[in-house]
Amino acid sequence: MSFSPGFQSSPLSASGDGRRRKSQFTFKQLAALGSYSPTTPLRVIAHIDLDAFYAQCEMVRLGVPPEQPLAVQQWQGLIAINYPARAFGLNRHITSAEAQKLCPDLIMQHVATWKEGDAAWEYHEDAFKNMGSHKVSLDPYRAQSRKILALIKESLPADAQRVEKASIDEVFMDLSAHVHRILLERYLELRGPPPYDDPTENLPRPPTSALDWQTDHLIDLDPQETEDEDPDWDDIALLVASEIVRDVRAAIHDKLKYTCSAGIARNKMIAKLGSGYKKPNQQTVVRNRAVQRFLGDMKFTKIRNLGGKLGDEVVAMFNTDLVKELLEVPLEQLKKLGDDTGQWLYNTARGIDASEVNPRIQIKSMLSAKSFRPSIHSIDQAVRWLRIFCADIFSRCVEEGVLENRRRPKTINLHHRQGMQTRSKQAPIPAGRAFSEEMLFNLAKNLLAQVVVDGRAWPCSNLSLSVGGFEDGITNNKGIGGFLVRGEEAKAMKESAAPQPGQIIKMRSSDAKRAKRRKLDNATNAPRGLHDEAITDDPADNPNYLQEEPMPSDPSPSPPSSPFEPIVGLDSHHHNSHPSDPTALQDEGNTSANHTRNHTDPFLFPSNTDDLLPPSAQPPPPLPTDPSPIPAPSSPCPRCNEPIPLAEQAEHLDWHFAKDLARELQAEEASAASASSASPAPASGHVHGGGRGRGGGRGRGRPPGAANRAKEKGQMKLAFGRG
Ligand code: DCP
Ligand code: CA
Repeated sequence: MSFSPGFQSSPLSASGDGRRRKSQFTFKQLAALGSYSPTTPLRVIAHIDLDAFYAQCEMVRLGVPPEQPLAVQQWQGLIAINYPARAFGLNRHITSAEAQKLCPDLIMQHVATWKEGDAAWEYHEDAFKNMGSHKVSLDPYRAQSRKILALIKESLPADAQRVEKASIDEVFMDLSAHVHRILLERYLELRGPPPYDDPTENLPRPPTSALDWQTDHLIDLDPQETEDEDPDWDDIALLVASEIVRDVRAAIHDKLKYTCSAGIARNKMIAKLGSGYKKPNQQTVVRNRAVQRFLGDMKFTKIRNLGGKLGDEVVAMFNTDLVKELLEVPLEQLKKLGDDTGQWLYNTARGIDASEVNPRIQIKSMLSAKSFRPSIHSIDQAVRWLRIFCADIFSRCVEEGVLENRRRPKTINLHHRQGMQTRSKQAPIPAGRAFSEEMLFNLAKNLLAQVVVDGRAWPCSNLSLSVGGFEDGITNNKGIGGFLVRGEEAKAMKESAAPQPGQIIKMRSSDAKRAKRRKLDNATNAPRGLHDEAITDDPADNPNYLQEEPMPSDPSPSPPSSPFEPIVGLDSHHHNSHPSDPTALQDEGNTSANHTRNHTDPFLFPSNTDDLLPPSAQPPPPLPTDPSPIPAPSSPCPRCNEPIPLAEQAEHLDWHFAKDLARELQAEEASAASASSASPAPASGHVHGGGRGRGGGRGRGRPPGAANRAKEKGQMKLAFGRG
C-alpha cells in the first residue's frame, strides 16, 4: 500500500463549489459490502413482512378474491384480519360477533384444530364452540411460510444470499453481497484498484442522475440534509436493494399470490421498522440520511426487543417512551440497566445495529400446549392431549429433518399446572434409536406418570409438552456412543425426581445464569436460536410466535413464561399456597382434596371421573372420614386392599401404576449410577425405550392386575400403553 501525504483523500465535506469531489465512502468500505461486513456504512438489509398473514393464507386456500373482507377466527376472537376487513374498523381486539355486525359480508374462517384424541388436524366447522376439546393447529400457516421462504431464496443468487427467517411471516435478507456485485457490474469506476493501491482512498462520486425510486416510500431526510445534495453510494446501494426487493415481492405475488411489505435500510432494526411503515403491499426505504428523523419521533417501544419488559423498564427509569428524549440520556445513565444493555440502548436510539442476518438460526425447541377451561380431571384426558401434542411436535420435527437425522432433539419436557403449582418433568430422548411419534408419546406418558405419582395432579389447568436441545447431524450409527444414554437418562431422571417434602421451588444457579444470558442476548441483539416459531423470552414481543395463548378470547393465564428453562426441583407434593387460601383451591371447589398421600395413609384422588357431569360440575369425592350419609359404592383395591369408591378405581390403579413406575425409575437410576464405570448397557434396556411391548389401555380399560405388570423389569415405558 502506498501513502503520499500530498494525495490524501478529499474530506467528506463539500468542496469549494458546494459539491463533493469524491464520495464519502472508501474502496475499503465498498469491499466490505461484498463480504457482508456488519459495520460498513454501505450495508443493505431488507425485512419482508407478509400482510395479514393468516388471513392471506386462508384467502389463498379458499380462492377468495382480494377485495373480499376476511378474518381468521380463533374461538370467539379474531387473530388475523385482511386489509379490506380492516377498512370496516375490525381489529384483533373485537369478538367475532362484533366483527360480523361491523362487516356483514365478512368471511370468518376458524383456524384448523386438532380435536381431542385425533391424530391429525382439520378445518372443523364447529371448532369455535369447542375450545375445551380442540387445540389450534398452525401447520397450514407454517406450510405456506416455508413455501414463501423457499421462493425468496430461489429468487436470490445462490452464491450471494443471506436469508434469516425471523418469524412465521417475516424474513431478513442481507443483500450486501448481491448489491455489491450489481454495483461493480453497473459502475466500472468502482472496480478499482484504488488510487495508489490504497483501500482507504475515497471512491469517485456516483453519477448525478436522479435516482428512480419508482413507487417506494422514501422517508424524509434528516432536518440538516436536503434532497439537493447529490446521492452518494449508500443511496445507490439502497436503490439497487430496493429493485431486488421489488422483484422478490413480485415473485411472491405472481407465484404464490401473497402480498407483503418491506423495509430497506442499513441494518435490521431500521429495515424492520421500515417494513411496518406503509402497509399493505408497499416498500419503504430509509436512507442513511433519513434515519435520525425516522427514529426521532418514534416510540422506542416499537423497536425490536423493546416491546416487552425491557421497554417497560426503560420507560419507568427515564420517564419517556420517545427515542428523541432517550438521545439526551448520557451513556453512563443508560448503563444503570447493565453495561451491555445500556450500550445497546445507546446505539439503538442512534439507529446503530450491527447484528447480523443469520441464515443458520435454528429452532432450539418446540412447544405444544393447551390451557384447559374447564380443567381436566383424569389421566385419560391428559393422555388424549399428549397424543395431540406428540403428533404436533413430531410433524414439526419431521420438517426439521429428524427422519433424515439432520437434526434431532435431545430432551423432552412435560409441564403440568395444577391450581397455582406448575411442575416440570424432563427426560432424555434416547439417541440410539429411530425417532418416532410413538416414541415421543411413550416418553410423554411416562413423564405424566411421574407427575401423577407425585400426587395432586388433578384438576389440571394447563399441560404442555416440549422437546429441546436440538443437535445437528446425528446419525443412527453411533457405535458405542449411541448406547451411552443411560448416564444422561439417569441424570435427567435425577433432575426431575420428586424433591423431599417441603422442598421449595427454586431456580438452579445455572438456570439463573442462563436466564441472565438470555436477557443479555435479547438486549445485545445477539443471534439466538429459535424456539420453534421463535418462542420468545417475552411473549409480548412476539405474540404471533405463541401457539395457543394469543387468542383474544382466551381467558387462560399464560403458560410458564419460559418453558425451556425448566424450573428444576419444583416437584413438591405440597401446594405452594396455604390450604386456607381460597384461590389455592379454586379449581377443586373443595378443600377436602388437599391432603398428601403416603403408604400408610390410604389416599384418595381429588377428582371424580363421573363422565356424566362436566368436570367442573362434579362433586368432590368423599374422604374416608367423611360423614356422608350415603357412602359411595366401593370395592377393595386389588393392589392395596383399601376400599376405593368405584368411580375412582381407575384413577386409583393409575396411581399405583405410576408409583411403581417411579420406583422402577429410581432403581434404574441407582443401578445406572453404579454401572456407570462398567460396560454400557444395550439400548434396549433403557428405561425410556418406548414401543417395546404390550401395554394395555389405561385405567378403566385396563384389566385387573395391569398395574402389577408394570412392575416387570423394563416395562415401565409401557405405562399407559399405546393410544
Ligand atoms: N398472530 C396471532 N396473534 C397475535 C398476533 C399475530 O395469532 N396476537 C398471528 C396472525 C398473524 C400472524 O401471526 O396473521 C402474523 O402477525 P403480524 O403481527 O405480522 O400480523 P399480520 O400479518 O396479520 O398483519 P400485518 O399486515 O399488520 O403484518
Ligand atoms: Ca405480518
